[in-house]
Amino acid sequence: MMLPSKILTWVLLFLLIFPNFFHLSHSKLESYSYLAAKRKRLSEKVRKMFYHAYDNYMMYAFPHDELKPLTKAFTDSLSELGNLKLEHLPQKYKGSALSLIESLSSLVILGNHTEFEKGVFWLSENLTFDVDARINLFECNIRVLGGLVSAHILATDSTNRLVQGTYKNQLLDLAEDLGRRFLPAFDTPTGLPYAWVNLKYGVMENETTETSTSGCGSLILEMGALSRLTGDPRFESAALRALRKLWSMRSSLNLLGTTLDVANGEWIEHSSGIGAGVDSFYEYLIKAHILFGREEFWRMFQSAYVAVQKYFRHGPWYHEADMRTGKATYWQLTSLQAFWPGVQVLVGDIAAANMSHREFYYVWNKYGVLPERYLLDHQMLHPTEKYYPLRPELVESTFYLYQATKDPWYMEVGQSIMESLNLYTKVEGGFASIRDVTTMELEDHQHSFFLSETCKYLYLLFDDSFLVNRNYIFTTEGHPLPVLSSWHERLPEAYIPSNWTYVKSEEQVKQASAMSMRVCPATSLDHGHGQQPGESACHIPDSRADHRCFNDEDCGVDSSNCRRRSCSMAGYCGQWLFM
Ligand code: DMJ
Repeated sequence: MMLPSKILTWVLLFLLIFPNFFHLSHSKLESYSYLAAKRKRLSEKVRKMFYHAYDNYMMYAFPHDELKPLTKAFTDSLSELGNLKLEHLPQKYKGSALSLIESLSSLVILGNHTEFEKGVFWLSENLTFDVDARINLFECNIRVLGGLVSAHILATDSTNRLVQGTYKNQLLDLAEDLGRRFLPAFDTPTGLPYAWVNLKYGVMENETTETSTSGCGSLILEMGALSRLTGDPRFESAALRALRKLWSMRSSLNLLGTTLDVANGEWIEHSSGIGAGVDSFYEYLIKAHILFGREEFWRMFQSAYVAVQKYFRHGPWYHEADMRTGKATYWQLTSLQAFWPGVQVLVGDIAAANMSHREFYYVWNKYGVLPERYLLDHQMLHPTEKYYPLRPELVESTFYLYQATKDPWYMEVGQSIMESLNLYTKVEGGFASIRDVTTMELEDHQHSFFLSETCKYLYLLFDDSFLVNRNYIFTTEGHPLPVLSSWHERLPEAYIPSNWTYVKSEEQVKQASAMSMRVCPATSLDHGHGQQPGESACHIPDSRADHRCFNDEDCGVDSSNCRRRSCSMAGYCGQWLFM
């Protein structure tokens, strides 16, 4: 037995080696509860923002598509989305309650099941797609089809019981009806869909054959989910055929252009980047891999991702380049590009994500919000595209980075974004877009993605309880879709239990969320940190093989969840409770 004097000697020795032990633990605890209280406060502020936008929409615009917050009026904008020249506008179209559809998943995340249920039943009884309206396939897919499919899944989730017995899959029926109305758009010699289709009459005579890469390469999540839910394979097949065709049109550098012709499969605009016209194409490759577990999507994503980093990236910035030569074309930052760090988090490239995110945030701070286009070579605003239409991309990336690192700095970023939105865009009748970031002159439009994305990601940044024990990915419009093993042909590496060192049972794998697992599929890439082929893309080994360290810089990034490891008080790299 150890003598009391010996115990005392050991305690004294311990305190000599670790003099700050009790102090550190206590202050870490304190800062933990301070942060929790702060997150709670901030999430309540975002909740108020959402309801200010939503209630005003319901009051002045519903069941039309979007709210005009300055005049407290409405706009039936579904047929205007992507229609820059406002051509072929319908005469009799009276809206599809677009902002309500876009709000449904946000209402669930905010825990407002009553309002969700009300919305579901209103749509079930009143919404019809048998309308003479020419719509943009991409926009209608991500906003309407994605909103309905996601809401249907949430409504029928047995653990939630959000909607009572009278729900008989009406939202899915609506989604299926809409999906069928999309199909004529795919009837082209190449399988690449027209950008435009009339919901009642199909593709118009003499319809333009020009479309964009994102327009035909970002349909697979919503249409794939629709096929899985209805058992009708046509939706997924059409989207997959288009995606494969698009991929086959890549250059030898694995780059794609921005616009193309669906009739002959020729590129129109050879210059491209990660912003407008292309953005969600990349996003959907990695997310389709996560959702459907197909290796094919991962292989496409991996080649495309490497090409982006090689030809578009310049330090933290991404310029555009010619797909044929890889030569830089336009040196511009566009606000849509700010989604990219979020995608990098999903793949585990946290350091690169953090670096770019900081630059986007620098520009946000410079103007108070993120301008649509900024000329990198002149360090100035684009002469005409000075607007900020309440876009979500920067806060979306901030949310992903906070999830990956738990670094409170991202919360501060979120807080400052929230404060800017309240300061510059909040008006009595909702939230207005900014026409010119130099004058902060407002524009009479509250875009539906403010409800489906901007408020949602801000809220999730401060309160992610919705994600606990759930396995969701978010579509490009912010609508959650569950990662289900029954939808997987083959589980991504990150989900195969035997690949996990610390996950002991199948049960734990099922309960872990896609977000908390960071999804780090195996790669054969060396990211400059000496990863071995087959190792996770994000893995950065600790500097010493025995994992001993003097400070955090000696520690790497954990391969199983892509979180940064830190140096413990005892001098070992690991992941600690209060990181
Ligand atoms: C949203 O409709 C989607 O995120 C889309 O992919 C592009 N960006 C807008 C919001 O900025």
